[in-house]
Amino acid sequence: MLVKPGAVARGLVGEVLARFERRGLKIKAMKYFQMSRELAEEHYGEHRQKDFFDGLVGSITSGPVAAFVLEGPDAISVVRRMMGVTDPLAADPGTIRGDYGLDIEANIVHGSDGPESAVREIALYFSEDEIV
Ligand code: 3AN
Repeated sequence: MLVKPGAVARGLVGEVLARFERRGLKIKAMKYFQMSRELAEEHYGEHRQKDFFDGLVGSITSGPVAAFVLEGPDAISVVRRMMGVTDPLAADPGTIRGDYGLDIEANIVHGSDGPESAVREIALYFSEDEIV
């Protein structure tokens, strides 16, 4: 799970993380860093052809992000349900995207959308010895 730069700038890292902790997910790894353009392009590789790709890369590299590996029963879908749908305008109140914003490009958080992307994305941001 990534807390995106806009949400970091708004001071929401603790609030977002607290929701996942309160739910019972365990922190396996955490990191605070400035994402490079190369890493961002790799992260969002599946969206390379989309017209919002440049904006997306620009937005995720616009400031530091906070990255977390979370563990728990069905953690990927639990995290995604707690995040809410991609577009904050459609996200249900009570979800992170539904509670903290209105802008699809600055939609507060990123969460892996399945086991394969989780493995791929965790490897982008963490070495094995950083996962505790
Ligand atoms: P999710 O983050 O919910 O898995 P994806 O993977 O479809 O959604 O999109 C990745 C990111 O791309 C989203 N978090 C959002 O910031 C951005 N995005 C998706 N669709 C659009 C769109 N139509 N216009 C602008 N940005 C978008």
